[in-house]
Amino acid sequence: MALADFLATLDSLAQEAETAFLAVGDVVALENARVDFLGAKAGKLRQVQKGLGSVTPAEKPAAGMRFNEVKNLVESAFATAQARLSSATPESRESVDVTLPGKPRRVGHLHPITQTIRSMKEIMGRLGFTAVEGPEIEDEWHNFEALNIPLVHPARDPLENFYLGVAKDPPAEAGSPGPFLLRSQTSTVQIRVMESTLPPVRIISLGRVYRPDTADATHYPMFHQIEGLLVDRGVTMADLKSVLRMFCQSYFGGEDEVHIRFRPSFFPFTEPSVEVDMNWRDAQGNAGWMEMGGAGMVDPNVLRAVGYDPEEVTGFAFGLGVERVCMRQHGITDIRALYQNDVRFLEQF
Ligand code: FA5
Repeated sequence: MALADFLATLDSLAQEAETAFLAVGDVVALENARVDFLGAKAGKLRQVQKGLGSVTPAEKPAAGMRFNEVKNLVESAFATAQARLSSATPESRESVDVTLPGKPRRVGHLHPITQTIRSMKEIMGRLGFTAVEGPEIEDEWHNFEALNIPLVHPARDPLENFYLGVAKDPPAEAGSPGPFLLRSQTSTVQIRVMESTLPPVRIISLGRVYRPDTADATHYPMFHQIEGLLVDRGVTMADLKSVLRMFCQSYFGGEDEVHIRFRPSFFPFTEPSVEVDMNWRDAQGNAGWMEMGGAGMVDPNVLRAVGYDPEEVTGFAFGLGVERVCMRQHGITDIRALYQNDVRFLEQF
């Protein structure tokens, strides 16, 4: 084929394609036109390309160049038609109605026990008590020995504690290594603080404690306690009662006057020791007493164990169950519900 003929064929193909793509009115016609002109096997461009083989070698560069120009032209006519059709059919475009309300995101909130702990810290902070932390893995010195709980005491029984090693004989001494156990009470923090601080001391400590108790409506093998300790000159049981009353009044009181009742009890690390009850009105309005935990005046033996002089200073300590307080506040009747992670339950608080 002569070069002139080849170029003329290309020109008329370009013309034809441009007209055809301009004329398509829907996507089906567009696709038909695409196959007609740009189809890989039998498209018109492909047919014309075959003519390239019959021009003379000297004419080939000019023929090839024009072929590529026409090919680009046909392809851009196709792209233009495609863009025209997609912008003309609104249903094919993604539409965003910015006036529609957004999808609400599910936001979590604090666990009821965390809420209780935070408000306890806040109330006790206002009464001048600083919150301190202690380790959950303890040695026997801090969990028992320094708290005046001797080796023969039933509270040290391996069946009553989560030991992490074999119990040791003779008894542990200050700073001696293991055997370790998961602390069974936050009273351990009293010792840690007094060992490292000179009186006066005014602290609270809140955290997890562990006991191999069978889980039931009011017991769980892991629970939380709030420990309070005040050591200074001339501290008395009256101070203990005032602080606990103010704490309970702030936490539960609202409009009501809160009363605190002490019942005689025994703890190795306090003398005298008491169980603390608070007056309480249940959901039906019936008045009663609710047990908060244990308390007492720090035993002189404990003061001596940490290097304090019991002739110089006295102190009170208390330990309350955080779960019990939280349950009373919200009317929760089974402690296990707090730890089943059922969002339908937890989201109520
Ligand atoms: C003590 O643990 C003492 N350390 C409290 C104390 C501190 C006395 C300072 C004197 C001075 P007790 O074993 O009674 O005491 O526990 C205190 C509170 O923890 C109980 O009143 C109860 O509210 C809570 N408690 C005890 N065992 C469990 C359990 N298994 N599950 C949930 N709460 C519990």
